Amino acid sequence: MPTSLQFERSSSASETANATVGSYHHHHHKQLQKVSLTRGMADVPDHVEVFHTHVVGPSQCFSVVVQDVDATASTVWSILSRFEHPQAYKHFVRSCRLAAGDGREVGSVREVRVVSGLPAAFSLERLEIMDDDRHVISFSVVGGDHRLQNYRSVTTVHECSSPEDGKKRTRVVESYVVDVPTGNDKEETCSFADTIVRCNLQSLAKLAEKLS
Ligand code: A8S
Repeated sequence: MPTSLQFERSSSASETANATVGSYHHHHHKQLQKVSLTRGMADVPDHVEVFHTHVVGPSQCFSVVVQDVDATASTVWSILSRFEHPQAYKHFVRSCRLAAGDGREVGSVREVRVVSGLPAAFSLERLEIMDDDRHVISFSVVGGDHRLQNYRSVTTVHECSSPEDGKKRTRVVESYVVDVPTGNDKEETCSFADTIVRCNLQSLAKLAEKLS
């Protein structure tokens, strides 16, 4: 069992999410907070803001990564929406197979094997949202031998126009919530996960731009 949330070779600094934290009232979990991870960002459509609003517990951390892509939203979505084939753009994924469902229906589960050099070998991930019309996908981690327990992410794709030239761009927003593992703090945990998410979205952008 891995004990440290670090890459063997390198890790990079994390950015702090520009989040608005509000209190969240629940009968038994008074410490739960409702956090909007896109609050304060310019030109975020309402549905995007709603999808990036998460309920966060006291021993969890959260963050958001934004990536602009010079390709159409549908090109980006065609790569992102293949739940059963994350290795198309996630370079830390060695292989993936479906363990339940068809990869389109909510409740489908994929078993992801990751490359060596990470404090993990595999992860079981459940499809939570697959919204073809609004370009939203979400999964949660439901098992595996890694340290990112209860990881849940939401990824949205929307078109926006640049304030400078008015040119249309595609913006990918990915937010997540995860348990902070014993022996690590929130900053270490988010720094680790941010690095992975940032790499994934940069590689998604490259691939989509190449396909265009
Ligand atoms: C994603 C995001 C993340 C994946 C993490 C953060 C992971 O697949 C890797 C290393 C780990 O230690 C945890 O969208 C886990 O895939 C690359 C196996 C879950």
